[in-house]
Amino acid sequence: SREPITQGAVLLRAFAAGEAAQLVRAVEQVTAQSPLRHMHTPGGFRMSVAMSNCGRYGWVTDRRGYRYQPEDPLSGRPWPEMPQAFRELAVRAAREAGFDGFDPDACLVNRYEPGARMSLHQDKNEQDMAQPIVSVSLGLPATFLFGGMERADKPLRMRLESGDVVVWGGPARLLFHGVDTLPDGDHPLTGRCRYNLTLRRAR
Ligand code: MD3
Ligand code: FE
Repeated sequence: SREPITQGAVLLRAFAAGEAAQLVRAVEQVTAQSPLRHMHTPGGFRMSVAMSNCGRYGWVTDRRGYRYQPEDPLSGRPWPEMPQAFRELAVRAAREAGFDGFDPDACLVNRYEPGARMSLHQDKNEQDMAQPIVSVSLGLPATFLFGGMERADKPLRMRLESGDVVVWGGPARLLFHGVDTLPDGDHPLTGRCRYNLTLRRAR
């Protein structure tokens, strides 16, 4: 189904449900090459979400700041190639939401274990804010939070389940958003974790 969330954002419920197992296997292949790791914010805090990337650019954070870079800082080597299944899913979802010609060059892989969360933030490190972000949820369900254009705006809560895809573009592109603390659980595809893929145009 296709549900508008707010202007510019479309929830495609279960859009990737039929290919979720294949996507999880591709995540495991990516993270075998560039392992999931807990990055640090510029302020020195360890993130509870573990991250990796695939594609031409990867999002990283450390003492020097937030940025996209073509190499994995753990190895100094390029990030793993973006699996075709990720690219094709993102292009199809973006088209469904009205963004023709989306051509992602970066995919951030987030892994939430029970207790992990992501505090409210904006995604502002991409060059062209006219390009949407496509997010794919896999494994344990999570409560997604989305607010307004100011951090203080009270966020709405939305449950995202395995196979759900959300396209964020237009006026929704710069909304504050985050993920509530992941409750414990056990999912047939992922065990005790949730993966989220965000497909982006970084440069
Ligand atoms: C709304 N990830 O990696 S995905 C992130 O579930 C991030 O891991 C969350 O926020 C997660 O930056 C949320 C949904 C999402 C992604 C990008 C957005 C929502 C967004 C950009 C603008 C507005
Ligand atoms: Fe984000």
